[in-house]
Amino acid sequence: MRAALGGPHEEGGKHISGGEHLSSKADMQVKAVELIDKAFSHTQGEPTFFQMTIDKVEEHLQAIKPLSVSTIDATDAAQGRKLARSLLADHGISDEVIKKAMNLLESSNDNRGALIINAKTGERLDERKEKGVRVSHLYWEKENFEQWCKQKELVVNQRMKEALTLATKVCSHPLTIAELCWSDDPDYITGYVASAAKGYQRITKVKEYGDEAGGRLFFVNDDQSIDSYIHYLEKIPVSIG
Ligand code: PML
Repeated sequence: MRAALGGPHEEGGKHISGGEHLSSKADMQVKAVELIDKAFSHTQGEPTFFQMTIDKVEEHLQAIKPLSVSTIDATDAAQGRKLARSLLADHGISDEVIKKAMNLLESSNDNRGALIINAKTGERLDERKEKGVRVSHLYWEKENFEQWCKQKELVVNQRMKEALTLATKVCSHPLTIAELCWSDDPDYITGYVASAAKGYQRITKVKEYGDEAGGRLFFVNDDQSIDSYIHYLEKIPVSIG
């Protein structure tokens, strides 16, 4: 589902809401209504453009465990960015690569999907331009998610649930070294660095309120072709839990 103000995003409209579900045929209608509700209850206003597609998924579903979660408090955005750089450096990524990659996030409020970055050189590996790579075919069933929150004694908002689900899928691929993300939503300032090695490390403040720049970077090993990596991110169905 995608929803925008003033027409489709590619025709100049402003993207305000997106989302997806992976469901059985029996649950399809309920899930479709949830997505309609999500788009039409957005704080930035009622969409004037709304699009929803339903695809049949044929591939075998993979089940994976959620990443562990930790939270680091930052007093301001500058300290938050510094923390993000040091968490990425813990994965062996050089200062130069981190700086180059973070510039991409700092300078863009039009990253619809993730950018794939060579962790050794900082060079961008996908050829999707501003569209990026949209991670898809992933879900975390409600009851299982609620049980997990209870067991971990965590209060998790919808946005964090979606981000953790996505990060878990991304980091379960052996090519991923780490993910860096902060939202392009000017009202959401928490970001994270995630990896299979260190888990989902939230940083409470990585930008100032009002800042519309943000997105996702996937730092990867360059020792294989990224075509099968992108296929995994976009097409292989994954359930968390
Ligand atoms: C986004 O929705 O664009 C990014 C969400 C980041 C979530 C960070 C968190 O709260 O854990």
